[in-house]
Amino acid sequence: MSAMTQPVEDPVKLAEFEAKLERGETIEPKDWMPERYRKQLIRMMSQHAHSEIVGMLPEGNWITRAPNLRRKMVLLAKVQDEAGHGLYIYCGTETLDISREELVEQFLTGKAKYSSIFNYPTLTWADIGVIGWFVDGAAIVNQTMLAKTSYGPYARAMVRICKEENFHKRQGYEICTVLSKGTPAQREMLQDAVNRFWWPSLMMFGPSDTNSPNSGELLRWRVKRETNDVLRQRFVDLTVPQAMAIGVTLPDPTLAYDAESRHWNFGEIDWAEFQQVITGNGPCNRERMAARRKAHVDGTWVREAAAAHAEKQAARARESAA
Ligand code: FAQ
Repeated sequence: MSAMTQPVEDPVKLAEFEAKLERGETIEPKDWMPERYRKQLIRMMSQHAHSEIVGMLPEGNWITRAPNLRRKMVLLAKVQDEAGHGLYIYCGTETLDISREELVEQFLTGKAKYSSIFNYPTLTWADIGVIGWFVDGAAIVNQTMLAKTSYGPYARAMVRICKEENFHKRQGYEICTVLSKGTPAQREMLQDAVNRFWWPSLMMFGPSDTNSPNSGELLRWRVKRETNDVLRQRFVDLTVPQAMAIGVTLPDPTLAYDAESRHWNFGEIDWAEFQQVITGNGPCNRERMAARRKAHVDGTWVREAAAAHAEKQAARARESAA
């Protein structure tokens, strides 16, 4: 995408579009928009939708093994919420003149990415708590910013999704709180999950600002309202005190509070690992894609039944109109 050449746009329409953004108005599906804006939104929104869908897999892995009925019901509801978010964002993306079939095809053939974080395995029950706390926590920081994005359907979707993500984060942190007061084995399990998920959670915000090819354009068009690094820092600043409150150690010996900037300084992210994961070579990339491809094949009959039903309804409507 970033290598694509800039299409020539009508300068008058482009000026009107940019003036609208300047006034803080949203762009709606029927409004004129530059082709690059449409393409960038499709890329980003579809990546987001795919992430929500793939994100069901690591947590779904624990539904049958949740420690009690209440935990099982909460986790089941959370995973269903993520499915809803995915479908909601797919619908928003379809307003940009692209079909669901095309979006899914881009994903299943590996043309479209999904969030790196979901390529890590969930090895213990503590991982479920830490995913709610870190991953949903990071998603909230990112999505609260996106609730003010310039594309109306995406912004409105984010408002609703953030409400649910807040609930998800609280349930995750509550799991962690309980484990932190548990037996030595439970505390060790929690610390191990924190150790494994901390750095991948920081990677969720994307490459550093100096290496983010899409940010310039997205910021100019107010799709993104903050940079990757600003949001990452916000997440760190929010999370460090939460870790202290439950007595877990974040796996970064360089973490230090800077009283002048009022931020927590943190260490260097392993960008080589990030590159490996986003190019398909993370610990679970192949497994995740295989699971989604299988789900797509298994769902063929559902799509066929829905299409047959829609055809029948349309035929009935034609008959009654005749
Ligand atoms: N993983 O130029 P930038 C959730 C790619 S939802 C994989 O900085 P941009 C809910 C990027 O696509 C989590 N790829 O890109 C939940 C680009 O490649 P491309 C998902 C990544 O778009 C919780 C290249 O690197 N949220 O967690 C990642 O300006 C619990 C260069 O990067 C969203 O998608 C990454 N982490 O900024 C569900 C939010 N980072 O496409 C279940 C919407 C970067 O040119 C359980 N998206 N890349 O080939 C965004 O805010 C942005 O797209 C960023 C990336 C910030 C992710």
